[in-house]
Amino acid sequence: MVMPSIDDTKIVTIERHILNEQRTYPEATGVLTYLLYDIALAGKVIASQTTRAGLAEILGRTGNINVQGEEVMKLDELADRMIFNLNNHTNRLAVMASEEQEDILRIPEQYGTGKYVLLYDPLDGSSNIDFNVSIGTIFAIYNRKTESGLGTLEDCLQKGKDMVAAGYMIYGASTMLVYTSGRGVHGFTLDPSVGEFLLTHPNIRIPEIPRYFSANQAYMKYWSEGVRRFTRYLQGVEKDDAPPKSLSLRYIGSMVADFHRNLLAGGIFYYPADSKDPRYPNGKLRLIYEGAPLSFIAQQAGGYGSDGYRNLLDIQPESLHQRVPMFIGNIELVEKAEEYIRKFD
Ligand code: AHM
Ligand code: MG
Repeated sequence: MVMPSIDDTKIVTIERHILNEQRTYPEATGVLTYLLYDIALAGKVIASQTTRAGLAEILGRTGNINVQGEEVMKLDELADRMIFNLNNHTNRLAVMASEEQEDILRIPEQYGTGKYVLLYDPLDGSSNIDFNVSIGTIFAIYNRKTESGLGTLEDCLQKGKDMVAAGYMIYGASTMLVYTSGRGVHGFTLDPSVGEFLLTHPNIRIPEIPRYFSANQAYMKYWSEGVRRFTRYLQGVEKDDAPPKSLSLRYIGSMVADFHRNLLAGGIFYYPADSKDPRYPNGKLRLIYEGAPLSFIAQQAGGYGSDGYRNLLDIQPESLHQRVPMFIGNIELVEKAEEYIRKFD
């Protein structure tokens, strides 16, 4: 039988890529490499479960009993537990925190602690699971601030600009992992036939000419004057000194997917403060699990993330679940949003 020829010199697995990066840091100990690899492994397991999401025992709600008489776990809880369990015993982490959990996640007593801190949103966009829409996992890695022992809240509340690495997995038509450790942004696609993430998108840069904007325009009535005018600018109907923009609208309601599209095609995603909606006076999205890591990735790809006034990476978090308005994508568009907000709000 004649096999299609594969140029194996061109295959770069995520492991090989991370190791290559590590070699360029003479002081690197390899701990971050293994940590990233553990996160990739969690991504593979979560991907294997999301592709089964149509099956009854996964789709059931917590508290339900499946046909085997076992309690059913929701997919977001499963992802949350998977990431914690794959990382709690490796001696690489001082502490973790998850968007799904109220408090910090301590490393169990029987295991040692390490020098890094892992913050994660286990399944972003999880309200989309039932509709077979892409969802994702977001992660951020910091150095611990405390010296030793169990990590603390202080370790988790760091400015985004001190982040060591960040990334996301997207569970879509294919599963991808996109990450940065401060040397550009690299994307890998999971090849299900070999179970490996392979480098498919090296050195991602946001295209200079943007194509899309992504925001839930149903909430326009809650937005401030500046954000409303900015939206009309994107639609090409607001009078402005700059040439009019007429972008296409794409909004899935799954931020990782919306962000990923705009990263590859150019554009802006925003979830502003809903000034007239008491539910989200500071927007819906979380600073440490969503805003900061995606801003680090955007910045490394030549883009920018802002809360409408300042760089999201400069904000000192006050609490684990602090929400923040988000404008993220091409620099020119995000700065335009800031300009409108400064002028009209
Ligand atoms: P989640 O972390 O609870 O899933 O919520 C975050 C999600 C984002 O993925 C998405 O951009 C946003 O919520 C959608 O919210 P809305 O339905 O208000 O537009
Ligand atoms: Mg989320």
